[in-house]
Amino acid sequence: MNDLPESQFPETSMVTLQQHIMGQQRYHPTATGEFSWLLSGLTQATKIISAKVRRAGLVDILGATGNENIQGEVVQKLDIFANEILMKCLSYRGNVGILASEENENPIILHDSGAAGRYIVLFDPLDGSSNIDCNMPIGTIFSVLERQNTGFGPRDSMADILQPGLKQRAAGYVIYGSSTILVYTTGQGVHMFTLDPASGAFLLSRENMKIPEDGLIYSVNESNYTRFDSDVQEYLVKIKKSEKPRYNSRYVGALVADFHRTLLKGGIFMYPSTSDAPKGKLRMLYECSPMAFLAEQAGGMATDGKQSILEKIPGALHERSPLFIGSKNQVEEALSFTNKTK
Ligand code: P6P
Repeated sequence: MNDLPESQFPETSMVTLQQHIMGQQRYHPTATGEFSWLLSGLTQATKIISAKVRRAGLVDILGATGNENIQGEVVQKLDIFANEILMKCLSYRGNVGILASEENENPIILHDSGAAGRYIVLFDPLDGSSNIDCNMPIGTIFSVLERQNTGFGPRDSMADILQPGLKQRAAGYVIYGSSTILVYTTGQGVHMFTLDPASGAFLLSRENMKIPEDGLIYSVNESNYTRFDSDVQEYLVKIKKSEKPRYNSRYVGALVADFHRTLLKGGIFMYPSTSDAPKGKLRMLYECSPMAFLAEQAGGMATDGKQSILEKIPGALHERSPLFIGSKNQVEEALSFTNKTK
């Protein structure tokens, strides 16, 4: 028991993200604090992005005098801005060897030797950016891997990047919604932080989050229905016809927002393959894998309709995958339609 007096505001969390990450170090004895240094680079970038995103609408108003398509211009700039900020904040961390972004065709090799090149950070800098012009939530998604190879040539680097999701050292996202919220895992549970505008700190708001085992919200782009495989169509018909329990539908159109709701309220988010996108739309390495790591750490499930997302070995940096993710019971029911061999 410490000598601190009882707080008059027990509900106020004073645990910052940095303190929490440092606390996670005890689970990674080999990380020696450099891991937390890397993650602080990510959070620094997302605070800058958050401030910029919050002004997007304002720039539109201010820019109205410019008589140009500010929103479209702002949206493109924001994607590029977010990408550049992440690159800048992560490349100065001294222990990040490779950066890979949805915005860049090829990975950026920062260091090719020793401890300086230990970590690989993959990210979607501004997921759902088309939602900006209607003030809908958007976000940054990230995944952290460690180099496995001893070699440091371009071929070795790509081999280091193309690891299955179960090898991730950390994963998370920041959602720029009504508030800026960061959710992350290092394999020791899922933890949520809210950015406090007054102090500029991410403060712990929920620890060891669990996806409800059952959730009655399904989230899918229904306009693709006719292009889904018949087994997915059968699954959707089944849940739509269900009266007990009765399902509800929600779809934001930004993975971070649809996943965040699923994490909090349960249910299933799905982006199945379609006749015009047979491999699905979402990217394996910096969308599906990090969300799957979070989902499984929170007691949920994530599959491509046949196998676990975390077990898939990507064949290319920007490879796409179908995704069914969320409450264990709902994902298992979807699997019973999509993977009848089981
Ligand atoms: P659709 C956003 O563009 C994104 O990559 C994900 O964030 C989102 O889940 C998906 O695409 C939405 O795609 O085809 O429904 O607009």
